[in-house]
Amino acid sequence: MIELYHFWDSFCSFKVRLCLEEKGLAWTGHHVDLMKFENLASAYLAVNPRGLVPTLKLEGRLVPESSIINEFLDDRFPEVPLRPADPYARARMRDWVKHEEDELFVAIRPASLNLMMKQVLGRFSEAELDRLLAHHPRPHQIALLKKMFKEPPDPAAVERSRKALAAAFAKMEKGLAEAGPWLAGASFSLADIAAAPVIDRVERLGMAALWSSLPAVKDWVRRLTARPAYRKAAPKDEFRMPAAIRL
Ligand SMILES: N[C@@H](CCC(=O)N[C@@H](CS)C(=O)NCC(=O)O)C(=O)O
Repeated sequence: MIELYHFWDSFCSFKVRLCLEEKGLAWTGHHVDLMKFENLASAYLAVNPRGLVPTLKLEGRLVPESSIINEFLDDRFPEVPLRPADPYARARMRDWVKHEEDELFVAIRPASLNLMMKQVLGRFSEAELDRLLAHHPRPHQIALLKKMFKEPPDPAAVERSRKALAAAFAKMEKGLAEAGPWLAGASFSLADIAAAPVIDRVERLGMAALWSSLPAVKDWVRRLTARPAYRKAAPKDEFRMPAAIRL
C-alpha cells in the first residue's frame, strides 16, 4: 500500500499526488493540516523530522522530499515512465525540477503567505503560537515565523513574488519555444509535474496574466491542466486555503 502524508493545498504535496495519478497508482492519504501546524506535532515529526510535507510511506519505509519521492516512484513503478530515456533529455529534466525547487517554489512563497496564509495563521494568539511552534525542528526560526504571521499583508513582498515569477516563466517560455512541447522535450516528465502545482497557485493568487503574453507557456498550461491526472491531484475545494485577498 502506498501512503502519502500530505496537505491538499501544499504544492510540494500536489507534485507527488500528480506523479501518483499519472502513473495510475492507488494511494491512501494522511492529511497533515499545515494551517493547524499538524506538521509540527510529535506524531508527524516521527514521520518527517524536518516537519515538512510530503512524505511517502511504502512497505514500511519512509521517503521525504517531493522530488526524491517522484524519482523513487519512477524507479519503483517503472510501468509508466516519467523520465526521458535519453541521458541528455534526463539531465534537462532534472535541471527543470531544480528550476521549480530554486525559483518557482521560492518565488511564490511571499505571495502565498501574504495573500492567503496570513488570513489563517494571523488569527492564532501569541500563546497559541508559542505552544504550536514549541517543537519546531528549526527553533531559530520561531521568532521570525511568529513575526511574519502577525504582520499585516505586505504589498512589497507580493510584488517581489510577481517579479520573480515573471522571470521564472520567461525562462520557461524560452525553453518550451526552443525544445518543447514539454519541459524536457518530446515527452511529458517529472519536470512538468514539478512545475504544475505552481499553475494552480498562480491562478488562485489572481496572477494568471503573468503568462498571457507567453504563447509557449500558455499552450503548456492548457495541455497540462487538461490532463485527467491534473484534475485528480489538484487540491480538493474543501481543503483549500482561503481565497487570496486583494491588496
Ligand atoms: N523541498 C521540500 C519542501 C517541503 C516543504 O517546504 N513543504 C511545505 C509545504 S509545500 C511545508 O511542509 N511547509 C511547512 C512549514 O514550512 O512549516 C519538498 O520538495 O518536499
